[in-house]
Amino acid sequence: EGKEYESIHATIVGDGTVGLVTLDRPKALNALSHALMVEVVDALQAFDASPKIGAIVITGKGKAFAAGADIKEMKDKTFVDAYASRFVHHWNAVTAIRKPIIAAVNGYALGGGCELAMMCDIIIAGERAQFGQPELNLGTIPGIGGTQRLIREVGKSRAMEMVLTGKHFMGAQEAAQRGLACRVVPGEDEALVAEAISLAKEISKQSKPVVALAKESVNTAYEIGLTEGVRREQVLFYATFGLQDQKEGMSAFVEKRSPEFKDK
Ligand code: CO8
Repeated sequence: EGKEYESIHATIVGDGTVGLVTLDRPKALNALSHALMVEVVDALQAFDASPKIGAIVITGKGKAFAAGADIKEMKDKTFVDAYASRFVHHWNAVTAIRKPIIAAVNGYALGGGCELAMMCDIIIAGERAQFGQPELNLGTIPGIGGTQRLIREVGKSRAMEMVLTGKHFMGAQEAAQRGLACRVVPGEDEALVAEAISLAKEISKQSKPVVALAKESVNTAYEIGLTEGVRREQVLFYATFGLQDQKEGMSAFVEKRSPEFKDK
């Protein structure tokens, strides 16, 4: 049950069906150091490979989800250091996780923190959530999808306003209204995390291979146009007919009972 890490906690919750990753550098507002992101990716990959786990929740300890990439760590890098080492490239591994990832955004999600949340499949916002892309205040630009994903979530004008000013953060209510978050959970962080775990548990009850195909199909809409996207969706839809779980799901409906998925 869970591996020991320095900057995060990885635990199994939700009756063994949900992986929980808690960013735990509260004194640095969970700034995403290289070491922390290596641990996040390691924990996500371990949960992805674990047969009983159906979905993953990521949250932050303290008043931030994550206040961005670690500024102290990157401030002296040269262009050549950054380019040659591709120092943020490994973050992309988050998007290769097959199981759904829910970001429970408890507080500041700024810069790389906002980008990490947007790499997840579902964002649930706590009432203190604040989304922003403050990179321009530091003389740089978002580097791990902020200029690409934010515009798709909140539209061009609002995304430009956030990116170009580095200010005008977006609160929880607005994030939910615009579809960046699926909902706002009022109250304490515990309530937010409980709600995210409960959603993850609900997803875990579905057939895991079918969930993975559905996630892949929805994410295809980010990458390609409609005609090609629908074509790929249909191939994945046909593929489900090769699963026992499709036979079970449809038989259960006809027999007026609950399905028992075997993840096969
Ligand atoms: N990196 C390193 N340390 C940080 C960061 C950060 N991003 N954010 C906060 N901290 C530290 C502070 O330095 C402070 O440390 P100390 O106590 O040692 O001085 C501690 O956390 C607490 O922070 P504050 O005292 O500033 O807390 P406040 O409540 O007064 O302010 C804010 C909270 C508004 C969130 C403020 O901390 C802030 O503006 N932080 C920086 C936010 C930011 O600019 N983020 C973007 C970073 S750039 C980025 O993410 C680029 C991503 C591109 C991909 C690159 C991947 C490597």
